[in-house]
Amino acid sequence: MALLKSTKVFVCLGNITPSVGVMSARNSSSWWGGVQMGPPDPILGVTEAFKRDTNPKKMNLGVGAYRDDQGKPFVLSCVRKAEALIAAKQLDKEYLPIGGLGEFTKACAQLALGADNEVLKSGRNITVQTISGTGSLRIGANFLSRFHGGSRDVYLPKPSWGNHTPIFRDAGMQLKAYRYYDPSTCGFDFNGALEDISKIPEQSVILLHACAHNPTGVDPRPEQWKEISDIVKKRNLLVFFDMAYQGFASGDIDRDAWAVRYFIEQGHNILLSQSFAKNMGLYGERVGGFSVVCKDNEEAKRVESQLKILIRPIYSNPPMNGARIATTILNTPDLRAIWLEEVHGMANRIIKMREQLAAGLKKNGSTHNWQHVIDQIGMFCFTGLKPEQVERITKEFSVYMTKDGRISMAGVSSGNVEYLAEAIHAVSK
Ligand code: CBA
Repeated sequence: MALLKSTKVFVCLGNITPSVGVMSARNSSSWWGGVQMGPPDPILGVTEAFKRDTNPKKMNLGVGAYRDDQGKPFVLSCVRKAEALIAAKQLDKEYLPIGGLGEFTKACAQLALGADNEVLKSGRNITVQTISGTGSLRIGANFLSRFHGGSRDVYLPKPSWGNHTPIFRDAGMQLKAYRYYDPSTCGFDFNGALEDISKIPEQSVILLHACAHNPTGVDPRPEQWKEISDIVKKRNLLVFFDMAYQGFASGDIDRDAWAVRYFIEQGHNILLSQSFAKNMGLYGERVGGFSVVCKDNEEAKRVESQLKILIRPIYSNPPMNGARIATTILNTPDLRAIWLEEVHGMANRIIKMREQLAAGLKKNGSTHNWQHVIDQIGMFCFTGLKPEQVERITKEFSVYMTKDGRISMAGVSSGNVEYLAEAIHAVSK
């Protein structure tokens, strides 16, 4: 018991720095008396609060999950067709290899890099199947923590997806930030970003959102990406691309992968996280990929061996169902064509909702400039609403969003866009 009394317990509080509590008076009737209550997740906690609300007009604009124009979860028809093909094959349910389904990892890397990329031809990448984008980032963070001797510092854009911080922090990395968003223009702070990046110590890791930046919906333009690439190279930084929204920014999967491909072309040996949650609507299937671009094939083989050693004690090997669906879509020309149409359709519906929301705000008499609602891209709109306005809109209108004023445009539909415009106007006038 004396030994137990001095044991420290780490309590992970979402984005908050972990606090350390020392357990007291533990016995078999209460081993966990020292465990503190943690706060709800800043994003997924919004859904929990939404579910408890009984207002029939309630809107969940918290989590980034696509809804159709009737506000219903959307299963892509290419997914349904792929599922039918897979079911007809009566495949077995044996374990996948540690690194996942081979056909999937190949197709996944091709999707990101382009099928005729030199990296793929020379076999200097290693791609493993992961538990969606989050799992990919975490495997990447663990890999960095174990093998990147250069620096423990990871620079995130300010702001970034809320989960980036705990992912890297829990893997033992240190979080730093570079300027990204300019609240005065509701746009990209290009000069601020360049200035900050030019001061990042050599060999640090820099995280870049490949497209459809979350939460701001603001991406660099190609000529800005080029300057970022130059400065990152000058500073000798290790680039980690998070590509959770390929196809969602422009509706075109190749266009959205432009920055990733450009950086590789410029000689950056990047790390890359991919998710199929959004672009294939495979949220709960948890399909993703993690890639490391290496110097050559021999280096890639060594990296692969260590990724397997990292993965094996965490979840042994990844689940197969979603990977089979994604592979079937990517490798069956008819299904791939349907998929590309559907990605385009989802992106377009969101663009239409942006226009209708901005028009609705104007119609309600709002005198603010809402151009950013239209200009921002991807799933999210960073409205500029202040925390107290967010609190009001939730309390008075049952419109749920994250505290930073981010709304998931994917949850807006023809049926509720007017109500949303009214609500935003009411709390912002
Ligand atoms: N990277 C970024 C930039 C993301 O926005 C998300 C998802 C992920 C991981 C990675 P998954 O693990 O599902 O593949 O996604 N972010 C959210 O859409 C949501 O799914 C969001 O609402 O911010 C989340 O988990 O928070």
